[in-house]
Parts: sequence; C-alpha cells; structure tokens
Amino acid sequence: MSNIEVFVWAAAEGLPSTSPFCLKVIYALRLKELPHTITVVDRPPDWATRQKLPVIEIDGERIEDSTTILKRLDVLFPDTPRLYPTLSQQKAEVLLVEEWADQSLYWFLVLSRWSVDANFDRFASIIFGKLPPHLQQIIPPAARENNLTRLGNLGLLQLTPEERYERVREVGWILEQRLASNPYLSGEVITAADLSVFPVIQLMITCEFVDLVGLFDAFPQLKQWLARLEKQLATT
Ligand SMILES: N[C@@H](CCC(=O)N[C@@H](CS)C(=O)NCC(=O)O)C(=O)O
Repeated sequence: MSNIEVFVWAAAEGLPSTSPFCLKVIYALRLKELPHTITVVDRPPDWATRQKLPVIEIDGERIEDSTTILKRLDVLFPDTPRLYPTLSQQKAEVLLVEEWADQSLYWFLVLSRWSVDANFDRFASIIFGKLPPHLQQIIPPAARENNLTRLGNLGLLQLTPEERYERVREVGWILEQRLASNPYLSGEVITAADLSVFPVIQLMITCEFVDLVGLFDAFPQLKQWLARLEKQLATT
C-alpha cells in the first residue's frame, strides 16, 4: 500500500480545508479510496517551490498543484476510479471545466471571502484566531491586502455588487444546464470536473457568504448534484 500525505490549509466550517484546491485533492483521494494522511499546516513545506497548497507526497514523490496531482493519481493508481476519461473528447471536456473552475470560478470565492467585511471577519476569526495578539494586528490585514491586490489586478473589484451577484447566479444557471441530462458535470460518473467545481460551490454555501445567501436555491439539479457529491465524498 502506498504512503500518501497531503498538506493542506486549515480545516474549517466542518470541512477538511478552507481551500477549494486542497478539498479537490482530498476528495480525489476519497473517491479513489486511497488511504492517506492529511497534514494541516500554516505554511507550505520548504520543498514546495510555488509556496502554495495543496502539495502531496506519495511514496517519497513530491507533487505540487491540484491538477498535476489529480493527473498523477490516475497514472499511479490505474485500478481506481479514473478522474480523467480515456476518450479524447470526454477528456477535453473535463479539462476545460477544470480549467474554468480553477482559473475563473475560484476567484469569485476569493472575491466574496476577502472583499466583503462580514465574510472576511468570519473567515479571519477561524484561520487567524489562534495567532498571538501582536500578530493579529499584522498578518490578517496584510493577507487581505495581498488578496485584494490580486482581485484588483484581475479587474474583479470593479464589478458592482449587483454584477458580482449576477455573475455567480449565472454560474448556478450554467451548472444547472449541464446537469439537466447527466448526474455529473461530464456525464455518468464523477470526474476531475466535478472535483474542481464542487469545492468552490460547497465553500460558498458552507461559509454562508452574506453576499450570496440562498443564491443556489433556485437550481434544483444543482442542489441534487451537491447532495449526491456530499454523500459520495464523505468519509465513511
Ligand atoms: N494552481 C494551484 C493553486 C493553489 C492555490 O492557489 N492555493 C492557494 C490556496 S486556495 C494558496 O496556497 N495560496 C497561498 C498564497 O497564494 O500565498 C493548484 O491547483 O493547486
């Protein structure tokens, strides 16, 4: 049996991490039923050249980036459920959705979490709450500033609250259309597409973002998909 250790940002709100990329990897390991250790850290290990999480160590092999990790899991464990289909057209579709989730959808989570005061306060009390008082004055505002700069560079801070709400509502609508004829985003089985989108929506709902309250309630297929994944990806 392989020795697998995944390094993630803090657990919170009943979930094993606050990071959708970390959740994506944890859920992939659960789907494949691969025994693993989850190590929660407050900074990436020194060997992580990109200084981002998640990172994983599999029998001494160190891998960075959630997409690279998921692809490697399919190679290393070919007898477990595949995350990427073998047929080219289906695989292309999964990669497209994964890229959209990681590079576009993800930033709407960052936008709500770091730019809306009530959301930030709740998040900060969880992840920075145990810092000594003198660091509480320094680290949370610096981290917030850093993320606001990233959001500004992407042009997302220019959106009005109405535009932001509408963009996320449209995400719900897009997913609802995709799920109209299939139980999962790319067909009959869970793939990397579901594992990339699901954690972002799950965090948006679980963290009770005040700017997005009830937004996904209007989409019945989406709600069923969320419930299905929550059940299938839960620990037994
Ligand atoms: N492309 C990377 C993105 C990972 C990523 O952005 N992780 C965030 C947490 S959600 C992080 O570690 N941020 C720390 C930082 O940017 O300082 C992946 O898919 O793993």
